[in-house]
Amino acid sequence: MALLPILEFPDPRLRTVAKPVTEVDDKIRQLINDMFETMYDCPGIGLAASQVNVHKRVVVIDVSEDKSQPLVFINPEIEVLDNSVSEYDEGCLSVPGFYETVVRPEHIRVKALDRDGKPFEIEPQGLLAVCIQHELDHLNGKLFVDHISPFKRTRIRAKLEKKHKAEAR
Ligand code: QAP
Ligand code: CO
Repeated sequence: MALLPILEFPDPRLRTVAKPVTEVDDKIRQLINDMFETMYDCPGIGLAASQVNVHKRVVVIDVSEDKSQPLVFINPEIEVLDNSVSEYDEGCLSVPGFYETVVRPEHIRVKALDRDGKPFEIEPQGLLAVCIQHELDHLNGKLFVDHISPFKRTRIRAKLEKKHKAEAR
């Protein structure tokens, strides 16, 4: 197991579109284990491989209170089931310290492969539905700040660039 460094906005590598996983092998399972360790260490509730600079379509999520419900999504696909939307104050391990309200479809169906490469399908509710959409955005090079006003996004970028410069000194 290993803790993986997390890319932070506005790192251009976060804009990479991740490639589908062609074979769920031990190397992918090792990546998944390292991603869970990294996410639980932060702590966070969701992490996409893109955030640790691995551009493969792999997501790990655990929205439980006690780290008891680890979920793996390989090559996830989302279908929007109706026109209802929900609002949530989202954060991101790649945008540390910032939270903004994002509007997303409320009712979705998700198809993906599990850590054994077996296909499964769920209709997530509430926070899990929000989190899966947030993580799938990462695999497509998108961040939650792309869903907020350009003014807020620019302000967050400036503050994080300032922090990164201070850390590099
Ligand atoms: C994505 O985000 C998410 O700013 C997962 O200083 C978040 O785990 C989906 C975190 C909310 C839906 C709703 C953020 C940790 C963790 C921070 C995370 C921070 C430390 C974020
Ligand atoms: Co994120």
